[in-house]
Amino acid sequence: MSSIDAAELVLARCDELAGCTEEPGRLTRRFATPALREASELMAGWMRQAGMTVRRDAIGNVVGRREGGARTLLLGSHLDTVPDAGRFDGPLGVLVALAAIQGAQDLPFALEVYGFADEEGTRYATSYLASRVVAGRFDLALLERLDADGVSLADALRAFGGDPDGLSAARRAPDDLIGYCEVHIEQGPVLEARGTSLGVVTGIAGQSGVAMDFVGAAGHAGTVPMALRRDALAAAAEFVLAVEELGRSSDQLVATVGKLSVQPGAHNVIPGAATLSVDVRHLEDAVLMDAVERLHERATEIAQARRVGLRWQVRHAPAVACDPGLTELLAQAVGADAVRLPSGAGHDAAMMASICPVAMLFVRCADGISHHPDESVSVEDVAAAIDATTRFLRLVAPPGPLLQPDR
Ligand code: HGY
Ligand code: MN
Ligand code: MN
Repeated sequence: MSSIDAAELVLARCDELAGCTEEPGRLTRRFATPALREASELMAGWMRQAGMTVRRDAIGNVVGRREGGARTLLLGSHLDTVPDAGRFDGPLGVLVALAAIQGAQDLPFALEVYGFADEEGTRYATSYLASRVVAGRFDLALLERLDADGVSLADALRAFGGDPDGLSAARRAPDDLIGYCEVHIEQGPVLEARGTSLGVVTGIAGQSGVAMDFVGAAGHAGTVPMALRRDALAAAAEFVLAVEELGRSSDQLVATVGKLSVQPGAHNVIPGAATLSVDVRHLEDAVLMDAVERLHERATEIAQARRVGLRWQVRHAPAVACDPGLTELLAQAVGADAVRLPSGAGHDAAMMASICPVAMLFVRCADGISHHPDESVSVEDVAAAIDATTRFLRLVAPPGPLLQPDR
């Protein structure tokens, strides 16, 4: 099959996967839903067609394996999506990996392709949930966390066919791993601006997520004088603008309030509580931590001035550098003038870096659009990604000094 034909097939499969959705008319595929189950089964079938043996691990990842030697190179990306998603964020990487291995037979190592069950964390406000389990960094307390419908992660996982009591079996020991390589849509405008199909990722930005509430006092919108109110939404509004101002204050810092809900939520009731999510990112953890601390101080000031309560809970995923040795091979596979760029988005590679060397290949996307249904890639760029990944597989010799993890 020519690489253009292989790329056409990848795009057709991305279209087919886009039909696996929780919401008719828009693509939303969260962790442990029937839509994800359907997508995992499609992927498992395609893995079998590619000659792999397929298993599902305890967190619900679908994993294809092709034997070839004592050590194993991992490839993959995720199958879950954000709400109202594009069709390439995640599945493109799994499908390019499957296409690329067809062109690289008789390798001196085994290959495994992971379709991770949850990277986006949409359902349980997690980060890298599925690769976290594989890396052995999953906090079991998370099993008790509830989704918006009150379903615990443990119950959702059981219904999905996973095993909350057996998660440690999904963990990969670093000993036999050569590394992990992930292909992903760029999700930004850099490659398009540089006029190139592919880019080699240098590192992945750290990200902090804050779950927070302002808690005031609900009351009658017609009777409580303005001076006596403890309006939670007014506090949140002031804080949202502070988040934007902080994000604008430094070149590479970005800060977003992506969710805001108001209780009880009626036109004639003063808001008693406001629940927000804050997402803050930077390539340097120190800058990121400092930014989150400043936001916490600001939220505390606003809460005090407005006599409302504040709940503040932070989760942090540190910045990660891609492995120099594996990345050099990927750059060779792309070509002499390979563009290198950091990733502002989070990827499973960030979590996998805690157990093995990682490398990432970005594929140009139209207008830098992602986390949006208009996400788009060209067949030529996908063909280039397949070819580069195949060349990369051939360049990864049995582990020598270049590929020894330095830990
Ligand atoms: O939010 C992210 O960076 C990723 O797409 N989950
Ligand atoms: Mn995403
Ligand atoms: Mn992604």
